[in-house]
Amino acid sequence: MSPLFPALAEAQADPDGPGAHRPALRFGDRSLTYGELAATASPLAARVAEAGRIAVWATPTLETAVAVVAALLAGVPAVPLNPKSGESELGHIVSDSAPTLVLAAPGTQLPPTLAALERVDIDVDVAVDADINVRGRGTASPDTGTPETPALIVYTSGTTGPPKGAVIPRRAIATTLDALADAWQWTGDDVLVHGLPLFHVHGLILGILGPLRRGGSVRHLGRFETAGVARELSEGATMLFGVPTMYHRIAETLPDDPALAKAMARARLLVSGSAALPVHDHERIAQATGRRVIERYGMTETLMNTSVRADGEPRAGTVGVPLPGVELRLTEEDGTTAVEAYDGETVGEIQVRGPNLFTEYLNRPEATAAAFTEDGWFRTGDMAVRDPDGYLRIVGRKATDLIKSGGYKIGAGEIENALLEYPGVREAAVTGEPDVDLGERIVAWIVPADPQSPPTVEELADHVASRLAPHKRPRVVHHLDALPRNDMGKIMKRALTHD
Ligand code: MCA
Ligand code: AMP
Repeated sequence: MSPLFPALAEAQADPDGPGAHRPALRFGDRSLTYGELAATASPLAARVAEAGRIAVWATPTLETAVAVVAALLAGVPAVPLNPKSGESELGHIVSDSAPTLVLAAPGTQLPPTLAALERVDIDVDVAVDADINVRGRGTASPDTGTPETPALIVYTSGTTGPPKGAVIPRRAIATTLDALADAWQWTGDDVLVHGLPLFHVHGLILGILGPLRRGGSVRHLGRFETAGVARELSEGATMLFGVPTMYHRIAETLPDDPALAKAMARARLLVSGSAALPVHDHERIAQATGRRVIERYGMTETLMNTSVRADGEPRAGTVGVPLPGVELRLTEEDGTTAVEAYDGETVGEIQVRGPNLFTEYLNRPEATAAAFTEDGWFRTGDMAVRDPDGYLRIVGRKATDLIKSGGYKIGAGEIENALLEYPGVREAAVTGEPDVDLGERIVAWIVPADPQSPPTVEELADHVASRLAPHKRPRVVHHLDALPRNDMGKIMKRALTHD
């Protein structure tokens, strides 16, 4: 297969060429040119080439970007781990994906769950310390993967049970990034800014691998802050990626922050994804900056499916048109009859086919089979309508037990199971309710074991954060005498409302 990162391959082949001195990655005050990235990632690739699978302790740092590039060069699948994962979630991911070693920044304290794995430090400072002899260190990288080689295994929540590992091949990464380049006129001259986490598709594949595939650069904020966005966009960054919560916080800040408004107005492209950006936030940003945020729609299993194009009409509330190479249809309730209407009204489930799709859920052949129709369409579970000109509007989700909070997908079942482990909880149900900042917030409905001393929201939040991850913690807790159940004993979540 041709190299995933042509600019990196060029810098390896010609360490003195102009391409080697172009900026590639910047995290705070630490950065790497393409030559330095080659010099850092190539030896690491050689070091891990014999590994079966590697786990990456995916902090929002230069080390994570280098580790993932090294894994891709070596053709070894990488499993990015959320460094805030609690013990139960981490234990599941590690036993399910069975990595042979873990890559982490030097000095990182890893949790006991990873103690059995061989640890390899990601030594970026050889390059950061400057004065580096790129030619000497730049052993030719293998870049050995074939199109179907699993590149990344990204864990994603379902309605019930623990997260599943979506196996993402090199082919999907290359095609999705090239389709986005077409839709967004994304080139090596672009400089991306973002503050997304690096253990999901959005921040890692789009936000780090995207710029590297184009031969451009990315400046990561470490953590999202509007001040960082303003600074980078006023100092040469051309594109911003974020989840709706980030754009909401920008919209809130804009009225009192003229520097942010000015910086946003200079951007070539402002892109939102991972959840729906409310029209109100679209409008507030447009009003304050004169710029329209465009939305793209994707999923861990499919990478990117649709986008508003840079040369198209930016229409708030829509996710645009299918990307080149992506086949997309809406289907009726039966899941196989195609909805033919382009009337902005008829709702159907989005199904997709194309080279952007994952290969399978790791170790879950039944779940993989259930995710596809007999003729190979992937069922997204997202419900949408199509405007007469093909623009898609997402109107909901098939499964009510999937919650999108801050752009993270969270399964109600996972949290219910964690809550039921807590001694003070007899019964538990979890729902999502609208939240202006997070899109949806997690609500726990608890029947306490002892009604006289029910568990507090802090106790339950800490418990869920330490078992699963902090973003999965309930924000609201209601205590009930009993959960509403139907004749079959099934919890009736629709009856869980409060006034
Ligand atoms: C709070 N914290 C706690 C607890 N309470 N930690 C432990 N125990 C507790 N009880 C910590 C949190 O870890 C966090 O730490 C801090 O307090 C604040 O947490 P929170 O308010 O929840 O979050 P936030 O910092 O306000 O984050 C909002 C956010 C975040 C920045 C928008 O939700 C985010 O990064 N979202 C991005 C999600 C994403 O990338 N999704 C892509 C998947 P600290 O301050 O240290 O962090 S979807 C995808 O990939 C598809 C393909 C697609 O289409 O894109
Ligand atoms: P994940 O499984 O975490 O990759 O999240 C994928 C899901 O995020 C999709 O199935 C959609 O429900 C949602 N999503 C992603 N992008 C958008 C968007 N632009 N608008 C609405 N929903 C989105």
